[in-house]
Order: sequence, then C-alpha cells, then structure tokens
Amino acid sequence: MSKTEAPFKSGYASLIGKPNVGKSTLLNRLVARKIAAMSAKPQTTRNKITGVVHLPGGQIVLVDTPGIHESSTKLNRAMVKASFSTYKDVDLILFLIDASQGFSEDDEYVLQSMQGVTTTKILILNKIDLVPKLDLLGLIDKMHKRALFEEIIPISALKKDGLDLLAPLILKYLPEGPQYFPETMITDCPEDFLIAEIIREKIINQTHFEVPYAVAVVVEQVEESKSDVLVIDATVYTERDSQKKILIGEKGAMLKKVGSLARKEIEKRFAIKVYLKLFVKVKNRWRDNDRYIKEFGYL
Ligand SMILES: Nc1nc2c(ncn2[C@@H]2O[C@H](COP(=O)(O)OP(=O)(O)OP(=O)(O)O)[C@@H](O)[C@H]2O)c(=O)[nH]1
Ligand SMILES: [Mg+2]
Repeated sequence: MSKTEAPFKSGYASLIGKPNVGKSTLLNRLVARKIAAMSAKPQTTRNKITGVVHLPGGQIVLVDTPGIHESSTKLNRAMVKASFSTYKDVDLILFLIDASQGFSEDDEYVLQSMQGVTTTKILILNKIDLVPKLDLLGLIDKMHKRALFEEIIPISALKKDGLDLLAPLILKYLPEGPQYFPETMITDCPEDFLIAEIIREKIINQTHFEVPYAVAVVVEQVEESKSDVLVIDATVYTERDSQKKILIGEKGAMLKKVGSLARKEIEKRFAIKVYLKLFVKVKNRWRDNDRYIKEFGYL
C-alpha cells in the first residue's frame, strides 16, 4: 500500500501588535534573514512587509505591519490603516505583546480594533527573556481566561527561544494551499524599498528625539556599474532645517556614519560592492501632506 503524503499547507499570517513589541524582529528570525527594519524606538515599521518561511510541509507568508497606536499625523493614520487592512485578508493573525509589560492598555486598544474580526488569532507573548517565570505563568493564565485566542505561545524573538515550535504551530492553522513563492524567494518587497529601509533603520538607530520619526528615505537610482559596483542615489527627507543639520552632522560626520553602516548592510544583503550617495532635503511637515506620504511610499 502506498503511503499518502500529507498535503502541502500555505497561507498568510500577519504580525499585529502595538509598537515596539518585536514584530519585525520575529519576522526576521522566522525567515532567518534580515528583511524588516528593527529598532528600540517605537513606530519603526511604516509599511506592510512580506517575509516567506519555507518549511518541509508548507509555506508561511508572514506580513509584518506597523505598530497600532492612536495616531496623530496623516502618516501615522496611513500606517495604522495598513495594519488594519490585513485583518480580513490573512488566514491567521499573530497578535504580539511584550510579556515584560503584561497585557497593557495599548494592547487592549489593539484588541478593540479587531472587534468583529473572525480570523483565527494566536497570542504570542514575546520578550520572555525579560520575565520571571512566575509572572509569565500568571500572564498566560490571565490571557487564557479571556478565551480570545486559539493558542498562547511564549517566545523570545531576540534570543530565538520557542521559535522552533512556533513555525510548525503557525502552519497547523493554515489551509491546504499552493506554494505561493519559489523557494529562493523570501520577500516580494522591491529592492529599492529594502535598500531605503536599511538606510532608514541606520538613521533611526543613530538619531534621537523627533528626528527618527521625521525621516523618510527615497532611493532615486540604483545602477550596476561596469566594475560590478552597485551605485545607489538616495534622498533622505526631513521636516525641518534643524533636523537636516543634525542628520548631516558636524562636517558631515553623521551622514557619513549612517551611509557607511547602511552601505555595509546593503553589500551583505545583495552580495555586491556598493557606492552609496545620500542627499538630505527638507519637506516641511511632509507627515501631514498626502502628496508626500504617497510619494514616499506610505499610501
Ligand atoms: N529583550 C528582548 N527584546 C526584544 C525581543 N524581541 C524584540 N526585542 C527588541 O524590541 C525592540 C523593538 O523590536 P522591533 O522588532 O523593531 O519591534 P516592532 O514591534 O516591529 O516595532 P514597530 O515597528 O515600531 O511596531 C528592539 O529593540 C528589539 O531588539 C525579545 O524577545 N527580547
Ligand atoms: Mg516593526
């Protein structure tokens, strides 16, 4: 008698949560490649970002989303809208919280936004490396009582704790389906976008106060030269002249540092030598201007 093979499973799972809970870190960990920008500052992710996890019996298409928060600028509203837009399009919602903060008011706000959404939900308690065991058990118990989630999974994305169990568990909740992406493909984000995000991540991590939030990066041109060097022109937009000065730094030191960090990562990501040219421009209050929000790729 021939053994029947288990059917191939595949589907979309979105990473949802308030800002800074580790959604992008988890995406990068599960895909085992760096795709999404990560930082210790909230509101890092601004777009939906796809990451494909290839498993022996199936394929998980993860969708990283911007952290959901009560939004102030038009940009923030567009970001949150992008997260909401996944609710009904995906097969599974992975609801992330920062276990070291318990289930906070901001998490409740995210949960409220899902009212009436019948998509299956799994609760992921991230950052358990920061939580004493007893507190964690208490949190799991409290969340079980809410009876809103199909599963509750404690992990540490940063320390890669619990991830071996998480991937097959996600697959369990996905339907039978086709291989959406070839095995060589880990994202469908365009190259320009990935490059812009690497540059923006370096800026977020090197600057402070309002600067990380006021920055947008647009890759203007990517060209491979005859000598196998990728020549990249990118513009960094800020909202004010004072922010532009900070970004350029004393004798150009900040721009040089950001450029050098970004160049090294782009070289690693695309396995090619890179010549990166950064320009800084000011677009007054672009975060409240529909035209610029669209132009910079957030609408
Ligand atoms: N200690 C600890 N830190 C973590 C863990 N996972 C993520 N972090 C940190 O949490 C911070 C936020 O991580 P991100 O992955 O950027 O969070 P995010 O949810 O994508 O944030 P937004 O894009 O702003 O919504 C970073 O400093 C990460 O290193 C974890 O398991 N343990
Ligand atoms: Mg993120």
